[in-house]
Amino acid sequence: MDNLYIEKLRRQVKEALKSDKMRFRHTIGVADTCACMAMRYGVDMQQAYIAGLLHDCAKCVPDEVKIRQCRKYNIYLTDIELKNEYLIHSKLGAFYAKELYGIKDEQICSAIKYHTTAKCDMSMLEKIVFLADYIEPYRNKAKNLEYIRNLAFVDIDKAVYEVLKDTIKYLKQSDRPIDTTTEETFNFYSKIINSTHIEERR
Ligand code: DGI
Ligand code: FE
Ligand code: FE
Repeated sequence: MDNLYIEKLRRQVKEALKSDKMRFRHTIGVADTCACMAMRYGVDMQQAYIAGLLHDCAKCVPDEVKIRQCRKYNIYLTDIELKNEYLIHSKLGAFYAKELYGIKDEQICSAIKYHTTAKCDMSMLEKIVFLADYIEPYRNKAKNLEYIRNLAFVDIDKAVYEVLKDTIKYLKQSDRPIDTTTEETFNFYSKIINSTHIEERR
């Protein structure tokens, strides 16, 4: 890795997240987990580490500023995002990665953009960031974490499916709206793992 460059990004992110100490700790947990998963799945480790480092870079921006900036920079927001402002940090984070942190790698920006809702047919890097966000060592609230942590290194599509299943269940239980992307992605990965199982049985 280009340690000097990474260290510069790390300092910038630490500053951007200084209003929430736990957030930086989580960020480092995600970056480290991304690096491990990149080793496992043959993805460029530095690329994965940077995506992890920047995935929540817009998280500590006040909600009204998030909305204002999206308007200013023509970032389209869905009704669900407007009603659940915490969802906006992914899209805005992808924009910041490019414009504030100088990331030219579109794959990194895309992994940041979809890290909350996920999306159909994700690249390996997108799946890694989505999962690392859920399984990094400091996360401790979700159920089945031990199982999903192991699965992430054994069957990545099944791990994505399990995370989406638990997230949708959790959102339904807490009466929160589910983004259409989250729902579509769940159906997509549910088909993928079922067709794999049928092939395995043949
Ligand atoms: O930013 P983090 O807290 O590290 O994690 P995140 O970006 O994955 O955000 C997690 C939250 O997003 C979690 O409370 C579940 C929620 N979420 C994921 N998909 C949806 C969703 N919330 C709503 N309302 N709708 C979704 O489709
Ligand atoms: Fe996030
Ligand atoms: Fe996160």
